[in-house]
Amino acid sequence: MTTAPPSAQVASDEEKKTKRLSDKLPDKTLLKWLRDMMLIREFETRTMQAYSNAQIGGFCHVYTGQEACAVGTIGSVEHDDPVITAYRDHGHALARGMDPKFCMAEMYGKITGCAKGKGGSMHMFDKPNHLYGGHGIVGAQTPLGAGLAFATRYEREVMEATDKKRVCLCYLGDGALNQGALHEAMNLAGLLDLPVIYIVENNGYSMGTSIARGTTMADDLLKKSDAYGIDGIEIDGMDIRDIYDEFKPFADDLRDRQRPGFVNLITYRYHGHSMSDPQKYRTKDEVKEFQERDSIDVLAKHLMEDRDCLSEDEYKEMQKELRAEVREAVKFAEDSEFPDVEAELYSDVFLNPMAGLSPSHDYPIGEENPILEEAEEKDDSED
Ligand SMILES: Cc1ncc(C[n+]2csc(CCOP(=O)(O)OP(=O)(O)O)c2C)c(N)n1
Ligand SMILES: [Mg+2]
Repeated sequence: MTTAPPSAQVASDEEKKTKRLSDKLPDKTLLKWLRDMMLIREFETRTMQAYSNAQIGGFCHVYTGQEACAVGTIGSVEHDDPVITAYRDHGHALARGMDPKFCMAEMYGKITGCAKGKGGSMHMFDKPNHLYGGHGIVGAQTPLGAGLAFATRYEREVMEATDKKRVCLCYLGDGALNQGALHEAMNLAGLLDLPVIYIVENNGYSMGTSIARGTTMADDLLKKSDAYGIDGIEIDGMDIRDIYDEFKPFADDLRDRQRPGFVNLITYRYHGHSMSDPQKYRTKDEVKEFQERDSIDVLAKHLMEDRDCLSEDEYKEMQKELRAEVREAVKFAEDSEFPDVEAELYSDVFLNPMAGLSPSHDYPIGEENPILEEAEEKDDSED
């Protein structure tokens, strides 16, 4: 068995010199991506502080280092393409457009959080932004991703509710590769032509076990999707332009053909698995190797030196604005109330479509979800 550490080596500079699809993107798109990645980085820094101060409880997994993965893949698809992920989910929520204050309040367990404080860090949901969680059981989101893809086809082909072809982005960690649920889901997706893209955010480790120790064919993961007749690609997840160059045409093709896909997205997390991880399984040098190719630095350098659309001062200003935005989110979370136990314990648990059908209709109905409330207000003001 090999125990070689993950390698930061990917496409050579020579390979990258050729014309790239992302070169055609306007400056404003890349500036927005930079901003989104910086927002996630700052958000996670404040999350770690709040967790250390015991303001956030439960399990908490930060996304620092992996920012380009969520921002780049979500940036390559349409807003109404459904997204579902595992528990390291703050980055996906913010990349999908969740207001940081709802995200932070959720972690604080407050009623103003995206799941009314009942989900916490691992359960970020945002229906108006087509984000279907945040799931804590390793691999549990993978059959749900197949289901979301099935729903998009059903809505179009059976209900004729739309004529738009959609794809579902279903993220998983490398540790989920060995869960039976994923293999059942991939088999069904291959069999039923479900447009779900399984995106493995391969950061080289499950909790503390390197992928080489725990997974067969770790250096050739595409063999796994091959076994189900599913097309696969491998992408450098530390360079957002690489992600767009390769993921965008891949996703467009799958959308068009309404077929599943599989992506081995090579990335790295800079901090421990969760907030209580002594990280004895890896060296500081290995972490440094990836940090030297940090996705935010790489994009900022490109915007400053190649595109000449960002100055050092503008970059610093952006950092300042984001710090203020996240500070505000923290204050919002701190100032919000905890859910009222009587009103909230049983609400949002079961859907009772027919009042009187079961005793559950007697349970008190809790507060309206703040995200849905905001979306309704927006709709009303647009009418
Ligand atoms: C079914 C199941 N088994 C075990 C766990 C405990 N657990 C939580 S995270 C994790 C490691 C998963 O690693 P990976 O999928 O690579 O995701 P990463 O944390 O690297 O993002 C494990 C074993 C769990 N939550 N669910
Ligand atoms: Mg992992």
